[in-house]
Amino acid sequence: MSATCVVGLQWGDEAKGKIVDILGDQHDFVVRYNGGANAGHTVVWGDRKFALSLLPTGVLKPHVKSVIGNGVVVYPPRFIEEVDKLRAGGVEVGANLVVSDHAHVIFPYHMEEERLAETDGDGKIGTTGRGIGPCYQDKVGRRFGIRVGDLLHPNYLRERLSYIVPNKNRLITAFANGNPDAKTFDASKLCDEYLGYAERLKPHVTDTPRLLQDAIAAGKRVLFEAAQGSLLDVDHGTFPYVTSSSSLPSGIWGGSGVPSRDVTRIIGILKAYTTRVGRGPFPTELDDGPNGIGNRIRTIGREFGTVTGRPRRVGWFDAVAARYTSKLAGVDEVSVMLLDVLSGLTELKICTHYELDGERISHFPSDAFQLERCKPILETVPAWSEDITKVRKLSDLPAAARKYVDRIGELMGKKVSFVSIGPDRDQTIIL
Ligand code: 2SA
Ligand code: MG
Repeated sequence: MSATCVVGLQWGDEAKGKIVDILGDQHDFVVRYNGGANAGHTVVWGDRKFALSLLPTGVLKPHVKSVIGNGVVVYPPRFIEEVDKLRAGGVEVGANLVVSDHAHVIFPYHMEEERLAETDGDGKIGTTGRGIGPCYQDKVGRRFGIRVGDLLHPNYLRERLSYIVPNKNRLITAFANGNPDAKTFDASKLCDEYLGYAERLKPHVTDTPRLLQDAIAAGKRVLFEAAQGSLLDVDHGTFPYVTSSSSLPSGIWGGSGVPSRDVTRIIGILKAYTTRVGRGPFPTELDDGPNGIGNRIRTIGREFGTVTGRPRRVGWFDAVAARYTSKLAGVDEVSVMLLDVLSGLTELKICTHYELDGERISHFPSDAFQLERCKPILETVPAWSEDITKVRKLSDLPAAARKYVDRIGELMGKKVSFVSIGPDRDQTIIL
């Protein structure tokens, strides 16, 4: 009776999908519990690659049931598009994919609200534009939220939208402040459109908390796939530059209905350096120009958003931030990803502490004003120039690369259980 969680300990894009893919073979369920189509992962299936942003990574494995939990926000056209893309590529998607009737639904007015907020300089967070924040706002605000299960009740949906849409239009118009390209919506047309989507969603809609509770009671193996990174968690991340869900494993209980005590293995995923996309403080950022190390890591690591294509901000590995999230996540072990990207750098550094107002600190300040003032205290570590992408055993890594992995494990106080040295599944050292 146990479940595992794979969670990113930085600002997302730690390559969690790869570990979920590897562990997926040993699991019966792969579950998403937070976020929506703002996640981005490329999954490899034979010699084909699929970019998914809403469906769980497990969907490519026929023996796995993929679950979109109640804590996820669902944009039905994206759901349908991803299913169709997989089917067109020869992947069977049917009863192996289920979605919670309690998951909230994203409508185009959510995206419009977000677009207007993001064009307003002061309110800009640097979001993915997928309607995530406004949909969660409506969930928590209760008055305007619509859940997947509601789509299956046409009269109720029509009634709800005829109340919600005029209110949204008023809000959008006020928010647009005379902006002539602001879009408003027609409740009846929107209802017809979503009833069409409902037909496609219907075979997948189910009571997912019960499904998962029964599965765990029956000894099935469940894997939770966190979306985004722990530093983007709405409560513990770098607010307000966060996403609108609980991306830490604390989101599992609420976002799936599985009590945390059933989650007995938590694997924290760490990139060998740090990236961040969107605004917000980033103490170890390498903002060193087009010929700098930051740009080199970005190019070699292909550090561009999978959803939006935005260049990711790049910096040194930040052990202060990672220790903070590791504690919050209750991590048992860590994985070090994208180590190969660091090969050939002439200089290599790790942040072990921060300097705050002249004082050396080892904790991550909870106060964003303090975090803005933190300067990284960097330790220079030996670099290596060898290509490590063909290494399959830790002992075959160049001494400096091995030391780098050991140092991360030491600074985290955790066992390192996977080291990734390339994008392919077999480019993984399992310890
Ligand atoms: P949102 O759209 O409301 O969740 O944005 C709020 C903040 O959360 C960040 N965020 C992400 N950061 C890293 N990766 C994410 N997924 C995509 C990817 C992002 C992309 O895999 O690259 O393609 O741009 C992700 N999703 C949300 C976001 O940048 C904001 O800082
Ligand atoms: Mg991503």
